[in-house]
Amino acid sequence: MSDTVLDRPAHDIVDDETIERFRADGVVALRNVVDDEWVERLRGGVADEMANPSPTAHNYESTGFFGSLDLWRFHPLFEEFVTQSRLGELAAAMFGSPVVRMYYDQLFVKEPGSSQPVPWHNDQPYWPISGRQVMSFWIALDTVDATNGRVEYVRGSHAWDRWFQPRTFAPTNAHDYERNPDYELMPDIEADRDSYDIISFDLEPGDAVAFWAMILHGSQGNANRGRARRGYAARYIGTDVRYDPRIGTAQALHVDELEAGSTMELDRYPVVWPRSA
Ligand SMILES: O=C(O)CCC(=O)C(=O)O
Repeated sequence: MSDTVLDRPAHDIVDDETIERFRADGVVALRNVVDDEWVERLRGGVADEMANPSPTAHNYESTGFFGSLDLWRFHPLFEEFVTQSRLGELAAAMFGSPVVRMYYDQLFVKEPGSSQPVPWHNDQPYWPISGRQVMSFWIALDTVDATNGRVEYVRGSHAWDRWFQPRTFAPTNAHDYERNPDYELMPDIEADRDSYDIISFDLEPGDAVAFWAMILHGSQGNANRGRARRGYAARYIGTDVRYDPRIGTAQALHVDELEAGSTMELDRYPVVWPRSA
């Protein structure tokens, strides 16, 4: 890959203060992470995915909310982006791991006027992995603000070590997750917003939000009838992560090749940092 992606030095994007804030708050906005050329290429990839959805796509029951996961395994463009860009290097600096692997990627498109929220959740209870070095970069492919469903976060909740029962993002609970008795039920955060330290970020295309997999987050629908909200999330893992196919985790992320407790050494999770020659 030419250095058109993330051609700024990594320490320009994540200096020590950014890393400190990321570790304390659980979330931080990173500006101009992806250049215009790559924003256009990713938008093209999103259009292709929506026209020809991969097997892991959901249109969430025609609510104007389109999602897909593991796109990089179906589209060379996304594969180039998640494996060759500097996101792996940024993840290494942010969660402090000498080696970083790609975990998976996920697309969240809210069409103009889509009323479909994403319920409050933390990610790791959905994912069949344990360990602390797990994070996402949510990359804005549109201007994102309060009108079109920007993602909100409960500051500091990544450190609570509270595992909340996953729920489907679909409007009915027909596809819900198996109940894990070790997980807590999610409190009604919407009904009690003032009790939580909720933060969010206005973003321009090419900005990203970096967040730990244990932070609580969710989003409202897209009330803006003139602007879509395309978000593309790339998820990365460090060396402390182990395969952990607990009850209640997403079946789409289970693999036959690993046993519970094993490290994540599998081609499906390529090493992205250090970069190979
Ligand atoms: O894009 C959204 O509204 C939700 C994103 C999300 O839940 C995630 O990236 O884990």
